[in-house]
Amino acid sequence: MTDGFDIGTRAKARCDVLGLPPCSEIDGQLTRRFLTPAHAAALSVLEGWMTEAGMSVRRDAAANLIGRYEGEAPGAKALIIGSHIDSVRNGGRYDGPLGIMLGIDLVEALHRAGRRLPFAVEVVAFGDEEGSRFPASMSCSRAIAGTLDASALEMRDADGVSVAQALAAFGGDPVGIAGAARSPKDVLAFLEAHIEQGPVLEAEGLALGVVTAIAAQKRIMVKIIGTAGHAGTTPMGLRKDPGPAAAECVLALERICRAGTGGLVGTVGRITALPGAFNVIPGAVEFSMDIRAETSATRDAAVDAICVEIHAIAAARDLTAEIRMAQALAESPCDPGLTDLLEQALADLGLPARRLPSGAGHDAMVMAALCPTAMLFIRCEGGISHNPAEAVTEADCALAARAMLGFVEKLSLSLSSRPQRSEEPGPQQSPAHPAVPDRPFGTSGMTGA
Ligand code: HGY
Ligand code: MN
Ligand code: MN
Repeated sequence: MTDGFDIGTRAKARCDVLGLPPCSEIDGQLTRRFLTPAHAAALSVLEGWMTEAGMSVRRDAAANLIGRYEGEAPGAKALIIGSHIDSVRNGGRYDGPLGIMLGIDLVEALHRAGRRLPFAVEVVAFGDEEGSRFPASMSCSRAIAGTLDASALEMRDADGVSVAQALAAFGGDPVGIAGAARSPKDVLAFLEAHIEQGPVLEAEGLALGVVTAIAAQKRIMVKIIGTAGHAGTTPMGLRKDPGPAAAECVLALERICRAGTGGLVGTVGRITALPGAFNVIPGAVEFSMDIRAETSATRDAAVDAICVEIHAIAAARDLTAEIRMAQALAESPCDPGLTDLLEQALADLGLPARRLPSGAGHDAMVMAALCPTAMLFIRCEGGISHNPAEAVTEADCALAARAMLGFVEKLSLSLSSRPQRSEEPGPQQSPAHPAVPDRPFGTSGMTGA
């Protein structure tokens, strides 16, 4: 430890700083949505911390903030460490930002020690992982992974503002957003440290865990359409009220998911009756569905069963149902070789390496289309997340930072001493799908080393 710098110990406090205005849209809670003034304020603070840590800092066309710490040779391939800076509404302070702060601390430790690695290290603050402003999510990591569909720029928020409009106003470049895509030749791997957002580590008395895979998920919007009417004069038997129908649909989703296996879960997080007045029978009711499972097959079987029931419920009430897919993310296995290195780094700290899947989505599942990925989980109090009660300890954050540093050292050793030049072909990624390279990291078969 030198002049108070003790890797990882300040990460929690830094997340707390970003939990307050102007880095939150609302005083008294943390809400920081993509491309809002609170997002801009948080990036300004992060930019200062990244610079202090010895990084050069830039913003890409998608409003990602990217700090870079060069390797032994300028222009070397990069290990990207990062997570998201946006939050859900009234969320917790550590879901996302903690992974960024730990990356900054890791680079500062290297910088203070005058260390250069055979590869560069980049720390990225992705702006839109939660999808708390626009219907779909992960647009920033998709931009970097080169998998962002142009139609995503036309998505509109509740005020009718499109992603493209908001991005341009923010200083991004919607027209040139394809330029944010990174080449597999320039990127070695992606490491994301994130709170577990679940109860397992705490229940087993463990500070850290190693993620095996991230669950598949689908986001679907449903609209049940009836006939608006007067709440006082319309007899119950003459109504075409989508409200009770929506309630039946929510119960059907719960029943199907409760009966499911393979990590199947389903959530209706938003229900809106339109026009939304005390004395008006709604003309329509819209609700969101978030359905996840360990595999896309399990996820899709549940989605199909639920959609069949939704149409049947609507038909039985002489209503219509419109079902729109907002987002589909396939399950994303972490790279076996990188995961082994992470597990070894925990073992070096005397920590058991608990491997566990992630039910929560992460930018890592998108980055897997670009490069091999690894995730480190950090215990959070009560497993609570997406809730202002979300909490971590400084001690666990410090352990996580040391585990990440150990991982980086092992990655350096596994690549031997040859500096990573970006002109060499990187591990062959399957372009279309989250990749698990055919030759796991940390083995002699690693290409591009
Ligand atoms: O929804 C999720 O799983 C993540 O927190 N965005
Ligand atoms: Mn989240
Ligand atoms: Mn998150």
